[in-house]
Amino acid sequence: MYGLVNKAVEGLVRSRFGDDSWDKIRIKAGIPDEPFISMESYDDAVTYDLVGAASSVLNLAPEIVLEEFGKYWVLYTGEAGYGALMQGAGNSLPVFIKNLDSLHTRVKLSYPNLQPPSFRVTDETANTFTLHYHSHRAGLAPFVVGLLKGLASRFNVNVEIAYTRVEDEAPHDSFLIRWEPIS
Ligand code: 1MF
Repeated sequence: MYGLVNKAVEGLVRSRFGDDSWDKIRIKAGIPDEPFISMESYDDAVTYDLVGAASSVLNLAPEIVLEEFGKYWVLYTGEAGYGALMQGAGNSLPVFIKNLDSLHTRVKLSYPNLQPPSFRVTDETANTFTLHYHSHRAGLAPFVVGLLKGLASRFNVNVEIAYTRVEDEAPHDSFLIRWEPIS
């Protein structure tokens, strides 16, 4: 994944748990003490190792680390140079999610090593929809839950999320989402 992702993991750990925790996690993950470069491609193992090391150093289940990272990613990219990209994708939860594939297509035009997942919406009603998440990468459903919660706070809505793993011809993660404006 692009270094931007690892930089965001570092930002989450430093801001929430401090610089000493980051040093322990980085060392446990076997990563040299050099800055991540946003536009450079890193092996996905770097990111998975960071999540694993954070889980053990912080004594949090990996699913919790991933979910917190998902929430943080929405905040981080809204601030760290991607504010316009995020704004352009829409100003409500369902609209934003329906625009994610085209957001990724736009990023991939400039950064061809991007391996974006796909987010498809079906069964939409006024306050519910089903999100189908297809990824090249395994085990990231808890990260998507965090992304959804981060988007919910971005758009001032409450969300309920029911997760199902779908094992058909195209195995993927499915999320039944119910949302309502915070009153
Ligand atoms: O393959 C990749 O490197 C990659 C990196 C990030 C693919 C996708 C993403 C974004 N996505 C992360 C989860 C991927 C998990 C998976 O593969 O299944 C999160 C998508 C998302 C969901 C909800 C709300 C916002 C979201 O993301 C917005 C976004 C997406 C991509 C970027 C920024 C914001 C982005 C921009 C530039 C990138 C990489 C990603 O690379 C750079 C960075 C700096 C300089 C040059 C290139």
